[in-house]
Amino acid sequence: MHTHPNTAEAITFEDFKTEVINDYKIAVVSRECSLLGRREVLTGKAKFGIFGDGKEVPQLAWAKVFRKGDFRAGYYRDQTFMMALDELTIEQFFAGLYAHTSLEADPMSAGRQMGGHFGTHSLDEQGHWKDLTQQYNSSADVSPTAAQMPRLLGLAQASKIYKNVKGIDTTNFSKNGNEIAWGSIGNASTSEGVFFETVNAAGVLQVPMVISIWDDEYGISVPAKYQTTKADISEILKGFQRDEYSKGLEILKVNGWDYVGLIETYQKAEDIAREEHVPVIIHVVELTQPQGHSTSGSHERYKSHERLAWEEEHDCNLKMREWMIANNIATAEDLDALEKTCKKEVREGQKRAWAAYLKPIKEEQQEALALLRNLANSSPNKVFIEKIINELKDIKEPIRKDVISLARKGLRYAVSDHSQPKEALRKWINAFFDEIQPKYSSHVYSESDLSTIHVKEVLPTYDEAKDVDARIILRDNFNALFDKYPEALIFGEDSGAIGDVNQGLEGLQKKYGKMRVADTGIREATIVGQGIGMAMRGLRPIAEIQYLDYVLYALQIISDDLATVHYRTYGKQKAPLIVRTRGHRLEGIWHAGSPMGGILNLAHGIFILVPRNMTKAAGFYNTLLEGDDAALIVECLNGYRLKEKMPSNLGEFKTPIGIVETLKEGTDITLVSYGSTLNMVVQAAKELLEVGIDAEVIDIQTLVPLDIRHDILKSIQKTNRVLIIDEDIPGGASAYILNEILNVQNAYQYLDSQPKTLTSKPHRPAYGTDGDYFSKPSIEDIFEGVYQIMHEANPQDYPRLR
Ligand SMILES: Cc1ncc(C[n+]2csc(CCOP(=O)(O)OP(=O)(O)O)c2C)c(N)n1
Ligand SMILES: [Mg+2]
Repeated sequence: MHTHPNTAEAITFEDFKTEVINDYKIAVVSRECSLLGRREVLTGKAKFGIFGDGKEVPQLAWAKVFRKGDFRAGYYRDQTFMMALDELTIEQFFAGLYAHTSLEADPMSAGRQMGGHFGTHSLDEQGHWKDLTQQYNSSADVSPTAAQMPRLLGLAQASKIYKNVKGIDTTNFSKNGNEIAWGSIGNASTSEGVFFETVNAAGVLQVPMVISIWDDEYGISVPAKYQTTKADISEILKGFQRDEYSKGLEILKVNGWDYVGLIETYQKAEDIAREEHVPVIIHVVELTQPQGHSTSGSHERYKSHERLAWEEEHDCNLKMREWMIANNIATAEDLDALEKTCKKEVREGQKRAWAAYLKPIKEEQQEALALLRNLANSSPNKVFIEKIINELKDIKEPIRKDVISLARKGLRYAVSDHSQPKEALRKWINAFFDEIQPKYSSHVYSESDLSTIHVKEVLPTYDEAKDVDARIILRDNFNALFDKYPEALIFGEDSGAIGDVNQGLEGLQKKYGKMRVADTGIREATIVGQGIGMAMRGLRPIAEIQYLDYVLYALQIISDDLATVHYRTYGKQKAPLIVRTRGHRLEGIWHAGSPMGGILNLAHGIFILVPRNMTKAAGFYNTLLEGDDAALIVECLNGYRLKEKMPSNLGEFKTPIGIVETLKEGTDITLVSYGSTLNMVVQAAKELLEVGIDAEVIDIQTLVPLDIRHDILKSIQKTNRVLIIDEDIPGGASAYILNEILNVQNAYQYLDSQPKTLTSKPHRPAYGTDGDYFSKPSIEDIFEGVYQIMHEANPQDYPRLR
């Protein structure tokens, strides 16, 4: 069904006719999928449907200029585009709708994502890069409106980097930077801040990006006048229009039902973006929603009769049909016949997809029934088990939950049996989970041989024990890394010319150029988006967020996009981005926050690393660049000017991921902490020795993954007491650490005292040194916290202190 790409060659009228008819067929098939898809949801076969009806014709034009190596970052309306590139079949469309958990059936996400979220495979079976220049690429969609925009910026910028930076191996990723990153977005979603942030940054960066805005004048029920000033997004974007004096974007406007106009517009957009590396916006207007927004509602509730009638008349497929007849491309009878065939094809494809989806589950149903029947025959609870058998047998179109939940209920009736059938059912249930659970839970992190967990520790070596300001270690280590990895680059606010606010990149822009060590605007969400997009195209970006407190602006993109890339594609895409930031223990509400609990909860899916000094931090950068996971590194803000010894193996020593470090051995209590606070814990532990308390101090180093060897457990087995010290609020990161210790490592069995946490007060830190003292744990707080635990355990030896 592949659409014919635009070429410069002259073609005959007959060839032209064939091409147009083929295009129309794609549009009709896509429409029929939408119509039938909605029925499948309404009759209960699928949970939710959101379709591309009413947006078919512009997507044909788009597909004609989309080349191998190009990337898409779009949203849920783009099924026609995917079909026109032969990247989505009818069966795959329905497999996605049913949430078929096989990657072969649903290559977009193996059923993990709702239908309408499109992604191609960048990675092979081993999790290694495929040759992306030889395929059409679609970065996997996410659901938050406009969240595809920041990533789009990075996908486009990658072309610019590949074009301009020498020495990178571009084999799998780029042909001279000629790839365009194509975005799509709904009209209403352009109200989101990240849309404007992306457009502005694209204008500054001058990257080959084309954004299509599908304008159907609605965002669910809310009409354009409540969404957009002047109800017209291209009108209000006019200030971004490039002109003869200044760079900017090219802004084009076209009717979404005008097949010829669309082809011309997309051709023009392609030329500008591909040849000039200038970003383009195509505002595609007069689009419709034949079935309303999604299967969750009906648009008759909120659109006027006039609007609904207008939409019927301006349906892009209908308009294309009328145009074909008027221009002797086909007769009405030809097109009636073609539409009939398409409808049949879609129906048959849907049936095949449904049968394929059901087949394994029906087999599982039969297996469970056989086991339950055996169980009934051997069990005193036969009557009850037979009820379950009948319930399971009567389900004509089961889902997995039906099968396994009834099997588990059946087992309960045999809890006291000692029979072979009980054993068989028990084993089957366990094997079922072994096989099925990964379909829902695998690939949160890399599972390839490049997984960062596998990177071995390499200790720093020291030729001469020279003490330097710790930032020098970072700087010289970055220097070694940029030398070693031509594909590595760093960017952020003040990262370029001055070499970051703490001079960790001093002089590196001069050495490595403005492309690789770059200043950006103040726009955290798109700084991270730049990183995600570039990482998806084989580069090794380090996106710098100036302070930890300001990660929050980017946290939504980190959480929804970066942290889910690998999971949502079933391991078929990755974005090994490093987000660099600095925080902890300065002063003031917005300069000393440590919102680690929030980050831990929301960024699940990336590593979260909290080095206590700059040598450790540098070691993490060295480790991460050898692996293929994404991570956030929080450097200690108060550590840049402290003295550390200068290692001699810069770029080579590696801090391992998921391994804790015991800084002081002790026998009485285990103190667990990380980052800047840890230095206070070390001091408190020294002072505690003076009153005869010998504490063991453990540096977590990596909050995610946390202590994969369970060394904290080993420590608690020895000390039988634990205190977690953290500068986050109560119930923040400390609660996460406590959960790991108690529920994952099961250390509760070895505790003789209540496991405790010592955190900041339940508010942001007040300004000034006293603000810090009365907001966050102090050395005295730590001392007294430990002492209190010892007092409770042994009041004789440790009498009341306060
Ligand atoms: C951040 C966010 N807010 C709200 C939603 C719920 N939502 C899904 S689609 C949609 C409307 C989008 O309208 P538009 O961008 O015009 O796209 P259309 O569906 O009309 O093609 C909304 C509000 C969401 N997915 N994400
Ligand atoms: Mg809309």
